[in-house]
Amino acid sequence: MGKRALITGITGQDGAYLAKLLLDKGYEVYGTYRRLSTPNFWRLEYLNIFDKVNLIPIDLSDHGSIVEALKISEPDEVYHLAAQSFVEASFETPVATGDITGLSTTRILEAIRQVCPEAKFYNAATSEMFGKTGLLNGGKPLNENDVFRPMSPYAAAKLYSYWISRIYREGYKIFAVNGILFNHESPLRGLEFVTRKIANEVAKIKLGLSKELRLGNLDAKRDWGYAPEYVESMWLMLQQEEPDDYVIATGEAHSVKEFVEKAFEIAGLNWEDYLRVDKRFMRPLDVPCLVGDFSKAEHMLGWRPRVKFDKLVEIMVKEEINRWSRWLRGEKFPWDAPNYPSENKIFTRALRM
Ligand code: NAP
Ligand code: F7E
Repeated sequence: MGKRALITGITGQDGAYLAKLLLDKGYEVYGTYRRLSTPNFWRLEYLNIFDKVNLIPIDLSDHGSIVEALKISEPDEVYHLAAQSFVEASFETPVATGDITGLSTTRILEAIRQVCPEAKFYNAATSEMFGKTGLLNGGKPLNENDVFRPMSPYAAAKLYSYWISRIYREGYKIFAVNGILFNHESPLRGLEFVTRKIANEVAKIKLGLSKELRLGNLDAKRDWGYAPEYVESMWLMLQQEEPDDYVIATGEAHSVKEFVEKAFEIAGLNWEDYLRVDKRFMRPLDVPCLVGDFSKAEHMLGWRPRVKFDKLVEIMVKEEINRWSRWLRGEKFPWDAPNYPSENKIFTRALRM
């Protein structure tokens, strides 16, 4: 029989790609989602897996709902991806971010300890935990032994989730790993993150649907990789004999400005005609530079990035131009007509009564 996996946050970018990867590997996939006033399954529809995954409603602030999700899914592997993941928003809602992005990891680990202690656990840690170290070490690629100096409520919450995962690993012998993933992007990225925001606006400008692109800090440098490749590393981490923590990155840093220039170049436009700096998108603190050293992952997992910066920008801009062109021709998209999954794909606690 195939393995069973539970993915928290299956409606997000990584959750959707990971679900597809695991289905392709023969897993029975369960995913958690939260009830919203408008259903949010467009990424699963986009990847044609909407009716192939089993869905369980939970909220990360509700411990009981997490326990039920584990009892329903009986997982061999748990991938904990759900979080308030937007750094900018964490400055607006620091307490909620601490609860959802930080404390919820303890809720999940505690539920695993009680319900299925043999399950393997992946925690979505982040390069943001390094924060100022990325600057203080002069831009040298960061590895698993570098010091964490978080610069946002989001990063502080993730650092808590990183440590609580290690504590459950060492204290309760739970197979818990931390994937310290650097930024990874795709056409399924949330619209507010800088890469998709740029790609989307550039495409709209190209097609006469928008006139300008408004951004904040153009000097920040990030190590941007391709999300479908990064979810492979999550799976690889849970296939090892021993649990450990791994940096996943491309080893290259590029500035937001470079991303803008490349995106406009791909669209055949001059960026200086359209770019405006807007204070609204500046953060109280912003990590100046992050670049990662993936050599441990390469050595231990056999993982290395294939899509690098130029190709990534091209994939994203071309896909947005394609989407908006089709929209102009009157085509409908999953996000135009929000859908509910077929009833036999939703699992609630009532089914266990
Ligand atoms: P994402 O697209 O923002 O997805 C986040 C997921 O969490 C969504 O499914 C969201 O549900 C769910 N969620 C948020 N609040 C919730 C709550 N209160 N209860 C239940 N579910 C909730 O993020 P992503 O880019 O896929 O990233 C996946 C994980 O990796 C996150 O933990 C993120 O912090 C971390 N990470 C991401 C990156 C990156 O570059 N992408 C890098 C390092 C680490 P809705 O769809 O309903 O909003
Ligand atoms: O910002 C700058 C912004 O929001 C990147 C999350 O997945 O990766 C992500 O966090 C940079 C920052 O990603 C705008 O100030 C300029 O310096 O795309 P972002 P992030 O903050 O790096 C890490 C690894 C995660 O773990 C997170 O979950 O771009 N920037 N102008 C802007 N950023 C946004 N969003 N919007 C702008 O207008």
